[in-house]
Amino acid sequence: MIIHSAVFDKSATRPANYPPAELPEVAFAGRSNVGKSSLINVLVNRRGLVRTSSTPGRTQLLNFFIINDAFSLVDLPGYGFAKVPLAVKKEWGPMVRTFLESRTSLRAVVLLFDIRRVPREEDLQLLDWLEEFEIPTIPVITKADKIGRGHREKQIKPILEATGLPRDAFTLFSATTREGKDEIWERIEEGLRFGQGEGMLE
Ligand SMILES: Nc1nc2c(ncn2[C@@H]2O[C@H](COP(=O)(O)OP(=O)(O)O)[C@@H](O)[C@H]2O)c(=O)[nH]1
Ligand SMILES: [Mg+2]
Repeated sequence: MIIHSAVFDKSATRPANYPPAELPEVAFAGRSNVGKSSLINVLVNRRGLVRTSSTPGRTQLLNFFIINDAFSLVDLPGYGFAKVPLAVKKEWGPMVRTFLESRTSLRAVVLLFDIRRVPREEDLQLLDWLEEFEIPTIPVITKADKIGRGHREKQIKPILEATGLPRDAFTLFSATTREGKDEIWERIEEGLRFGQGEGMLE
């Protein structure tokens, strides 16, 4: 994918404020700090397009970006950051579910898992929604650089067990080494070409 332009469009919390559903769209979901923003920045070769964070979880917004005037990428709010007030935590589920359920231009969701962490309830909840709404899903394991190659397969076993997905459903990625970038682009491009509702996990 050659990136000619990557621009921030807008932030929103509810459908009335989403940008018009005119361009095919791919969204990025996962817990706070999993590397959603870093992945988007690597994909579009823009170091600071999406703000990355060492104090994750503050933003409970959907952030829309327009790429090459041709499609859009959405950074979904994360979950699981301890210091977020309970009221804000409670908004996460409805906010993300409503987006997945109603966004007619959504073609696929990249679902991120941290290689060092066992998936938690919200990760599995996301997978359930993606299945329920028949949204093609691109599972990615992030921060691969944190684990030596010889230890990776053992390390990701709990992720396979918790999600029930096969090993080859996952692309390993590192924002540091850019490993996995091309493969994720291929899968995103495939998602953008597909109509909504054609499962990519089958
Ligand atoms: N070593 C390493 N650090 C990463 C990687 N991806 C993200 N990070 C770091 O993890 C933290 C959270 O990343 P961010 O993209 O903001 O996560 P988000 O909350 O999911 O958007 C930041 O300090 C990043 O620099 C990666 O692939 N490898
Ligand atoms: Mg982020």
